[in-house]
Amino acid sequence: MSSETEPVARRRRCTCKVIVAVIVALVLLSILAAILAIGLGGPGNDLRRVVMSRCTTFLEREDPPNRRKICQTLWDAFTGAFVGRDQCEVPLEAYDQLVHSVPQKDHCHRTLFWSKTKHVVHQFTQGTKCLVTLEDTLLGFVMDGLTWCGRNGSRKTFTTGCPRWTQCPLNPVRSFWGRVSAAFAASACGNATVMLNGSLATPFDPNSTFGSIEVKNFNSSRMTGLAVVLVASESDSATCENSSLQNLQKALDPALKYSCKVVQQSQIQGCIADPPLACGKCW
Ligand code: N1C
Repeated sequence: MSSETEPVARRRRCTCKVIVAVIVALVLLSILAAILAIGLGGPGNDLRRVVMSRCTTFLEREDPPNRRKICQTLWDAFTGAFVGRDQCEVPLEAYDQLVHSVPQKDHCHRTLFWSKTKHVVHQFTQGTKCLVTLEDTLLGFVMDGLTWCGRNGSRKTFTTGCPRWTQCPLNPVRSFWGRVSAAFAASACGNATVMLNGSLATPFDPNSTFGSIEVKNFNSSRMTGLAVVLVASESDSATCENSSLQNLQKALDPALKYSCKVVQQSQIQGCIADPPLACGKCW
């Protein structure tokens, strides 16, 4: 009896080992598949999901009946700019169709540009709703903080392994901000504002997007002036006489009225905490 049960037990142990091995192999295979999905197709789907959901969220506030259609058009024009292209060969013009495909609004006297002050600027615009930055418009809102690129010969979108901002000038993210910043500046009307960083030696940097693209796209037949708000902290000696600000003044069309004011960051924080009754009364 025992001579028969021994092989049966051994066979059972073998079957168990095979089952365990198959389960382990299946688990390993699914982990591998997940890694491959993230590396190949996953990010594209994630990017699409983020873009579509931000786009519909933005348009929900404005409530146009055809927001799904607008967002699909936006996605198609957006991906059309860089999919299948070398990551360092996406010219600014690649985004022309995208810029023309979305509805644009006029924000006369309310346009706010910025350079090296992104955090306080967005705290201010979100807290007070007085001024409008590029990130408060559809394209800026949807793409803010995202990274994307394509690959030569591939129909996919990627969010990893993309060039950094300074790696090559014609990378998809940098060209996007260049193109939409140019359109945003060209559409400014009335008196516009720019918040610059008074803690820096050169608050106006001619190589920044603001200095190299936006200032050059101001349209003096639409705009009347530019008000510089030099955001200062208690410890620094920020002054409107800073030579970089004189360069900014020189770079502007003389038809534009230039003004400059040093405003303490604490004063701006105060307005964010307790928004002034009238917009424009913070400084
Ligand atoms: O190079 P900058 O600032 O002068 O660009 C800021 C300027 C603003 O007035 C915006 O209208 O250009 C526009 N802009 C954006 O709106 C924007 N959102 C996010 C330019 N760049 C933008 N980013 C990212 O910030 C972008 O990916 C790049 O890395 C920074 C540039 O910020 P900066 O040097 O402080």
